[in-house]
Amino acid sequence: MKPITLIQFLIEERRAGHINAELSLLIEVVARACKRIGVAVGKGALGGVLGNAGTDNVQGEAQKKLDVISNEILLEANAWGGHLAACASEEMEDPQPIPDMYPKGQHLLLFDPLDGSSNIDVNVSVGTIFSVLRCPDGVTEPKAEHFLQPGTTQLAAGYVVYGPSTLLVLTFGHGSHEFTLDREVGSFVLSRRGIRIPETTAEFAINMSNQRHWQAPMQRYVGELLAGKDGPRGKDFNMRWVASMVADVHRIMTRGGVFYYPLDAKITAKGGTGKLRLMYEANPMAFIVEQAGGAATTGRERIMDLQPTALHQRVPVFLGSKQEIELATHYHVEADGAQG
Ligand code: AFP
Repeated sequence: MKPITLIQFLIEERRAGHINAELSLLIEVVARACKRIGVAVGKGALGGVLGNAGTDNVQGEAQKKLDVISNEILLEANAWGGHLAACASEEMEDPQPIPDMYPKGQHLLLFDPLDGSSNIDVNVSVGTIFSVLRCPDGVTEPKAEHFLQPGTTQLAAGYVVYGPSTLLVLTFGHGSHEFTLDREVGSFVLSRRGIRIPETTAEFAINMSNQRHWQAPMQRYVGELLAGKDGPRGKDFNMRWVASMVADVHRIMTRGGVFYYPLDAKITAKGGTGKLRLMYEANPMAFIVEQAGGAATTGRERIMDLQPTALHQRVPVFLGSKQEIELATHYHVEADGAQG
């Protein structure tokens, strides 16, 4: 069969009435920017791009040089096309307006320019995550409040993994689809249409070093997984943890599995509400995973139903194979019910 490029796919999606011309252009621009980020990531030590930038981001985390470079590539690429009303980035405190000299569009773009950036220096896969919302009608100068829309309103979401190959996974709410970058030709080519995550799994991803800080229902749930064949689950489970959400989620999108970043006492002791960011990580990944037949919750409620209260809000994240996520969520809801 003839390969289908991302551009052809976008034209088909327009013809099917799933997207308009402006959203199609937006995805083209983001994909092109991600190719540039992939080139920068791929240069590694030879490009002088490894190591810290010497600055902190809005979250108080040390920025890597590639965090800053990737953020700039996405901002610059999206400034002039006329498809955006504004951008928001995990790396910047406030939304970035479109410069006055350029036309403005109807869309809001949110991104984590380089997810898993602590893995860059050890040559492990990293990625970009993005989410697209509609700018509320009548708003010409979008502020943070205009981005605070539940995940269910996302028009598109995607992630790019910079790994052994560069991959884009994309959804417009009509299934999740994977494109692989043909490095010789420079085009993303459709490699999997309508990805399905198996409902059951025997593989989980979690940072086990936090175990002693977890809440009781998480201790119970993971304890049962670890007990394997001899425990109540009656089967052995395998564990993986890349510590780049994009890579862990992509494994789940490929062979099933579950990913957990639960709330723990270490986080709550500092007044935190989770580790991962709702707008830049949890919502887009939840949209992609649900579109592939998986589930995504905070352990208590569906992620995409949350009404965001802040641009940089953090939430617990449970996502992946449906039956497993439902069980882990049930343990939390049941424990809350018993307490209350
Ligand atoms: P960095 O971008 O700072 O490396 O954080 C990555 C991340 O947000 C997500 O991609 C990982 O799943 C998670 O943090 C890893 O967290 P731990 O460092 O606690 O394993």
